Amino acid sequence: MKQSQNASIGIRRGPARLRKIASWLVFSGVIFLVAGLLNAALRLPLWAAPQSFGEINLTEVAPRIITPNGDLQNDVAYFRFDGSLAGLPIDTSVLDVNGAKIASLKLDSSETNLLWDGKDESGRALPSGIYIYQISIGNHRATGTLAIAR
Ligand SMILES: [Ca+2]
Repeated sequence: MKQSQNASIGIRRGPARLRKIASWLVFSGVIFLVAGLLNAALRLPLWAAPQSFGEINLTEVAPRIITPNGDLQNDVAYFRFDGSLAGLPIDTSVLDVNGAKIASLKLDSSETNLLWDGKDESGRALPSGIYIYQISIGNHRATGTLAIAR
């Protein structure tokens, strides 16, 4: 007797519960859509589009958050270009949040990437935090942020 009562209550509550779930799904769908559009609007100009340095483009900076602990997972930030950097007038800086230059980006052996391993000019490991990179090639300049997480 008690079971059938519970079952009938369950049936009566069913549609209301379904409507609740459906409206929650619509609500979260709208939130995801807005978040997706915002994300696309904010990221496209800075992220997906290559940054032009005239004859050469910076196509990717990744990862933006490095964890330099020697496990080979996100230990180094790579700045990938679509051509050789050899012989170009490159000037790079990594600044702390106070604007003090603490490091430079290094050219890797392929000469198409710059990289940063989270160390200062003397090779000392820097603490967790936000850092700013600047890359100049001739009159062109790119600036952005990186983070170290330890
Ligand atoms: Ca790591």
